[in-house]
Amino acid sequence: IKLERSLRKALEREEFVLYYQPQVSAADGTAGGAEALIRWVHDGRFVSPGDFIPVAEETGLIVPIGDWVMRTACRQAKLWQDAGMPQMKMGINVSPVQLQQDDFVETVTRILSETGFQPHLLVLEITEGIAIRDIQDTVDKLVALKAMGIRISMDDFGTGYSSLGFLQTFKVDELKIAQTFISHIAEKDDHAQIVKAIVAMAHSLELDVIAEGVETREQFAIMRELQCDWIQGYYFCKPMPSEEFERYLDERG
Ligand code: G
Ligand code: G
Ligand code: MN
Ligand code: NA
Repeated sequence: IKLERSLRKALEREEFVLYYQPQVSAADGTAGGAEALIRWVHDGRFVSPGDFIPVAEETGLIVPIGDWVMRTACRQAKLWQDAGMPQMKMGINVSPVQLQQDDFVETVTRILSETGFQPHLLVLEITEGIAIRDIQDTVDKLVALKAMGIRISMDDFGTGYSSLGFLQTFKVDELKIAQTFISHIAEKDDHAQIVKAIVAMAHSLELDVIAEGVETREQFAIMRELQCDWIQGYYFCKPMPSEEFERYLDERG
């Protein structure tokens, strides 16, 4: 309850910040995109999104918070473009609660027009949680967003019951292999076999594949060998504030 009360005030008190983590091409190491990840600085401490996102979802606060995330990330990405930085996609985590809003498509449209960010560079990361409500309604919204050029990404693929049927129903453009597969890929051959199968299937459906949570050179080498397209993880760098992200891009391109 105390957390809820603080969370209600967090937006007006400007306590949220976005961190950005690059998504690096497995082939040549250049950054082709970034994922925006929210951070809450409350009473001088970082509160983990794992702790407050569920509360935000239960209370509906995720709707204004999610709008803020999308607007801030699109605005930042547009600033980077205008400053002459290499063109990059921007990935945003979208809660099932946001997608359930009747005006979700209008909200995205409005934010794109306010910020001037191009739809084909915006990636909406969704999770299997979107399947719990009205599936047809969700599919209709995703179709409308895709018609605008926006990309849809299946986050945490391979966990829970997210699966092949999901990819087909929601017509995603890319999938992100859950960290749990990557973290054991060097020790457990069955994990490597599963990842190999996921990549092959994704490519036959013409989806891009991102490996999440790559932490070591060995994991990177394996994912590269398995033809994964993009790598995200501490091996390259942790999520960082915008100024640090700019420096990273300056140095590595
Ligand atoms: O960055 P970190 O590992 O702390 O994120 C923890 C979890 O919080 C992840 O599952 C991530 O998807 C989620 N998360 C981070 N930022 C956002 C956000 O802006 N919106 C939503 N809905 N979830 C987020
Ligand atoms: O659930 P989602 O994929 O949106 O969130 C990704 C989460 O993974 C973020 O909280 C991010 O901080 C975290 N993350 C990113 N790279 C790594 C990594 O290499 N190792 C670990 N342990 N976490 C990572
Ligand atoms: Mn994500
Ligand atoms: Na994930």
